[in-house]
Amino acid sequence: MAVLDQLTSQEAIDLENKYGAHNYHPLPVVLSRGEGVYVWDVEGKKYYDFLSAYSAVNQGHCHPKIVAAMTEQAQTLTLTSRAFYNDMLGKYEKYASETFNFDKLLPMNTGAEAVETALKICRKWAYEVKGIDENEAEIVVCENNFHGRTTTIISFSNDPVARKNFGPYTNGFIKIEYNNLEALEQTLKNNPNVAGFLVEPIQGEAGVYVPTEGYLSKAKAICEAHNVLFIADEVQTGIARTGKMLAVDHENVKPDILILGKALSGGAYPVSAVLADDSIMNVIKPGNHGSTFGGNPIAAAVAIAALEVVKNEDLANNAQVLGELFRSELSKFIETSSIVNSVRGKGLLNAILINDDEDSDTAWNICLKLRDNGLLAKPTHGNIIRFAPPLVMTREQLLDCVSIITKTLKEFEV
Ligand code: IF1
Repeated sequence: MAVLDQLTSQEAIDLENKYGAHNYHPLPVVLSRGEGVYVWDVEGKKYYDFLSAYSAVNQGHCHPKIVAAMTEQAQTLTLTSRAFYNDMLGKYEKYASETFNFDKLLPMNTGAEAVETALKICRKWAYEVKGIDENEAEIVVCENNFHGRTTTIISFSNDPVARKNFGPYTNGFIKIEYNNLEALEQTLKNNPNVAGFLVEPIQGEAGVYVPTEGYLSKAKAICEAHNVLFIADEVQTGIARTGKMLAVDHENVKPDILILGKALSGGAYPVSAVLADDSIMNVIKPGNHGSTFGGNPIAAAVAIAALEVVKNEDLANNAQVLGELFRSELSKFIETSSIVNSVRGKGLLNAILINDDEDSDTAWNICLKLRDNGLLAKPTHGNIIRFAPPLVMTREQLLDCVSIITKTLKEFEV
């Protein structure tokens, strides 16, 4: 079988099974093309994408403006490293800094790298600005967090699957309950060495867990009172996903450090970033941090285009409106349903809770049936199904999806 021959789905799955590490358990569907809200499998069957590559493809698959920016830049200059300047990075840094209202941006590639970068900046700030004794800085994180896969990040995860047998772990993190302001206040009061509070505005992996309204703004105020940096991981919630450009915008919070990834490139290319004002970002000096690919000209061109698409197409507003429609339609269905307990989320980051045990395979089987019915979604934590379509969806398409979802769920009513 030549590499360029068109594979069947089964052949593609067999190849990954034999030659790829088994670090994932994908839904059995093999995709070969995407456009807007749709993807196609190798046999030509069309699906609504209700995962959007974990919210990376907010602008829709293969958005023509993003693809054009990428291919044009790819034919001009791809990579210089940061040993030299390139003529795209500064333009991108200015555009993104102004878009998100920060003085400066530090470019990286993946979400986990950007989280690592934020942690390093926070620690250095703690020693050089706040005046914490060397190696004593602590960073407060939340239970059930998901911030990526590096050894430091999994050190403060409490998911045994993500962390067991990857020790020894990195010190310097204090875990508190999410959505608990009292715990944050007490922890900051009792620990003068706390430098930062790292938080997801909505916990994605935990099952699209939306905190109580006011949690983020009050947490920010508590951090301010204790001279602790509020670090928002908006890798998943950012770039219009929740109905605002950033999820913290719902509460008018400006983080001290903002972490972006995923949809910063519209899913076309790995692009992540950390943003902060000068008083914080200026602790980083030449040689302190870097990346061969971070800030490369393709990434810069792609990210500018991806952000322009979000603004020009008013995707935040579309996510807001369609999100409300989605949850209200699903809520109507739930009133008559025994298979779904609840729907929750913000904008187009939503989840339904299936009425079965966490270790049951009902949610998985529902996702297989959704696939058969032309819609792709993935369970998280056994009995939760995440619904996060591209934000370029129309109202008609969304209602079509609601009918696929409710029709499928009805097949599972007991
Ligand atoms: C996987 C979940 C989503 C993230 C936040 C940083 C990162 C992520 C808030 C790291 C990444 C991903 C990675 C993906 C599964 C996924 C995920 F299910 F785990 F929760 F999106 F919903 N901060 N999230 O959500 O970014 O290094 O991956 O670019 O397969 O691990 P990355």
